[in-house]
Amino acid sequence: MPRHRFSRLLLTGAAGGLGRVLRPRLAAYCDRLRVSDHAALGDAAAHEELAPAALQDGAAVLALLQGVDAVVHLGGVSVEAAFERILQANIVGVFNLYEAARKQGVKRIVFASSNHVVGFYRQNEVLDTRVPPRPDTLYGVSKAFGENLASMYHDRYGIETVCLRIGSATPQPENRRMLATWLSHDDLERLVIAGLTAPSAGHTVIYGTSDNATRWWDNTLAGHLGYRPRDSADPWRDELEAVEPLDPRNAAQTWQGGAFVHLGPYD
Ligand code: 15L
Repeated sequence: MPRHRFSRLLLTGAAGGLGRVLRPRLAAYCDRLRVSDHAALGDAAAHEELAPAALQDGAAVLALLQGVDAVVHLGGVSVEAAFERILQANIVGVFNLYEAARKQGVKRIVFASSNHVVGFYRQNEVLDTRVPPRPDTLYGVSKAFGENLASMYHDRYGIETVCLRIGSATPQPENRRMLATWLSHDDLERLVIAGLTAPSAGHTVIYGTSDNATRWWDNTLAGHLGYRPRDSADPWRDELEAVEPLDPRNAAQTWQGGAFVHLGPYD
């Protein structure tokens, strides 16, 4: 049985890739799960409330947070895109979310940030969570904005946020880079639940990976969250190294953000 049960959780981005993974899993941790997205949400399960909303609509987001204990914020654009799209979903949208949390008295947010906040560090560096951002995309810049906004709302208003710099949350690792960045779906659930239930979170940044032998990221400063990954990309190592030989000219093997360093610009 889960050790903590919420009355009502809000999941934004519920129709997106990771939203669809977490939606059924969060049911075990709350009486009511409010699921939101601007895209179609399908039918509501017995414990669910469907709440379609666009993040750039401040009034809609204010209503979205009414009566919720905590938020898992996956909403927004999750890859590189034209600046106007990023601006509306990830800058205006995350501002609307924090303003709504302030006005509705919501005190805990788990924010899906991204490894692309630090994508322009090299793969031979090990980063803790205090290194200066080196975003690889406008998307990465927008996630750095979200992390900083969360910090301000913690210092000014006491809203606690756990910022998850998610690596690559796919069913299984797909390439050499994912030997470091892979986060299994079960570990994603563990990470989100650690962020939601840690007795004290303050403003914490944590890298989201499984227990992979190849490590670029050091979560020592987030130890108080108690996140313990149980999966690993290592069983796929031989197979992935065989199909993708070492190539020093390959951006995907050079930069922590991989191929994102070459994406865009999009008009
Ligand atoms: C991300 O932030 C993206 O949302 C996801 O699509 C992957 O590209 C992931 O990073 C990654 O770096 O593998």
